[in-house]
Amino acid sequence: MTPTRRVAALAGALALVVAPATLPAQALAPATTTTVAAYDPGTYYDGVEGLSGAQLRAALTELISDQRVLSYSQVWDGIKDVDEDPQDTSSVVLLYSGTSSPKSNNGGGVDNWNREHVWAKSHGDFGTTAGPGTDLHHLRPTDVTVNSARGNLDFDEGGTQNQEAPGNHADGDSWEPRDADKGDVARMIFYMAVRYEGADGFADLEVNDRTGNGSAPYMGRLSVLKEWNEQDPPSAFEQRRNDRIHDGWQGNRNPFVDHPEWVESIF
Ligand SMILES: [Ca+2]
Ligand SMILES: [Ca+2]
Repeated sequence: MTPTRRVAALAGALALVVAPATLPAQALAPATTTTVAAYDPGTYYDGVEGLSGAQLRAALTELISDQRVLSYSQVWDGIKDVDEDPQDTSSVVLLYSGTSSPKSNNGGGVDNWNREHVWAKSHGDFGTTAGPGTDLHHLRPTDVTVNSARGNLDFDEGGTQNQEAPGNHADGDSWEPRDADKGDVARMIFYMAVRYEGADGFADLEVNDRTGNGSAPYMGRLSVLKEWNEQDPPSAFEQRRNDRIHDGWQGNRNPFVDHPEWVESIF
């Protein structure tokens, strides 16, 4: 090989080595995201995939009930991990407002964040003892006054816009989250309905097509939640949250984040 040819061959080899780095950053992002997932979908849902309707539901209840149950104080640490802001690891992303708040800003003051029970505690009266009231799959960091505005309202469309969290609306018997959180809320509610079937000393939580459920162990509105599941599919943030709850905290998953199409099969 002449020196000229050798240089040409080296340049060719270098171009091959360098080539991946010249790809746009967006093209590389999905691979990075995929490697974060530590669970094996083929294993976790073994024996479940292929089922539908009531059989699918029963199999999922059994599967996701195999979990580590947290204390309410562990939930603070859990949220600081699973809701961590991807752009700022010292902060969490707040539900409803979509803003970022320092992890250290948790508390009871008006501009602190606290632990929002998306399935309101009063709907089934489960409180904050270890169980549904400490299940990270439906607990999200939320601005204290926004959390208070949501209260224990059922979910539905319409109402007056929330001043502090634009895009969210409330009226006398319902709360409508901003568009980016609609699917998240729906899938959290469907998780709770399937996870808690009355077999563990807590109420059987169920979804119905009503608002104004008060303290009954129901959450509505089913038809609207199903629409929201379609309109706002699982985001990378929601999937990472599911992975982190599974891998680091509870050992169980929200099946509707992995398989949003199962909502239609079951509900
Ligand atoms: Ca979303
Ligand atoms: Ca149930």
